[in-house]
Amino acid sequence: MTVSIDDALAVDAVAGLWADPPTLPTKWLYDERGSLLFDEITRVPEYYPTRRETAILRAGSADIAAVTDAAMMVEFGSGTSTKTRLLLRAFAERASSAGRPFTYVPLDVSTEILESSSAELALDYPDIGVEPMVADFTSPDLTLPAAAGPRIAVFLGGTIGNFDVAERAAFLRTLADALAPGDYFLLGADLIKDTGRLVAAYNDKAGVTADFNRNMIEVLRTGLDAQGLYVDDFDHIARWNPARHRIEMWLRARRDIDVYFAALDRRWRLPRGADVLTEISTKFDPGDLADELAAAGLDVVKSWTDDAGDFQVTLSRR
Ligand code: AVJ
Repeated sequence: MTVSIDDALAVDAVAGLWADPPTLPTKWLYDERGSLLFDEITRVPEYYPTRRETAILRAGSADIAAVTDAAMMVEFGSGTSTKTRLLLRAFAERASSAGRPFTYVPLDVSTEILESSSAELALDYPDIGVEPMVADFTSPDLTLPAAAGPRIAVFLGGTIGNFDVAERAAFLRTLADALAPGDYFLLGADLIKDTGRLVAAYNDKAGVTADFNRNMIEVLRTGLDAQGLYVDDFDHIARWNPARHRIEMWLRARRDIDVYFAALDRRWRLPRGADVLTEISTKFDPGDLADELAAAGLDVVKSWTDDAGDFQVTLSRR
């Protein structure tokens, strides 16, 4: 019997689960439950990045607005977060005191998320034009809307850390191509630090990150109609990879796994103790980050860190 595979999860599962090491794209961690769990992660004591980046933007947004004088903010991974709002307020104040309009372009692959977040922001910021855009910002033909002044592309949260070296270079190149000379890029990136603190941030005592990681099994089970696949058969592992300066999240089989995926008409076996890679979270050295930006044609204008030096927000210019 042959099964035609037109489902994105099925395609990724076939490409990843039989690879060495087995892996699945990180995006499958973020179904509805996964997104709620990530929200919860941002509030556990060990997970510092969200709090640090928010503090940086609380202190630095007015400065960012003044340096860039942007007429448009394009945000990758549209959000209604505190961080988005801090920036919007600063840009809107600056633009309106100069008598200029300001436009916010939330960009996301999910139409539903875009619509709800855009409607909410449009209500809260009546003097900002909100123009949501459905797009995949990793696709090479990314085209941004025109603006009456400098545009600023914003990529927060340290999500750039999810890309490996090659994906990062490709993303920065695509982005630089989509920007015009004089446009800006604002990037939030987590910095290399004490290994104990890094690992703890991805292995919190309350077990929220473990639940978040193990939710991938549930996504596979329901999405691919799996028989014999159980969340409790996997342990959450968070490991620091010093050579690639990144945290890696893995799922380790607690027993021999033997699964039948009805949606694939395929069997998947994983021996006890074997690991599946589910997420990388790269941490940066500020100098190396500046070099990577420069290699893509983006020159660092200014950067901000929190008091503890944990996280960095970097403004670069095309
Ligand atoms: C949302 C990708 C920035 O890498 O820190 C948090 C995701 N995974 N804990 C990160 C995550 C486990 C997070 N990003």
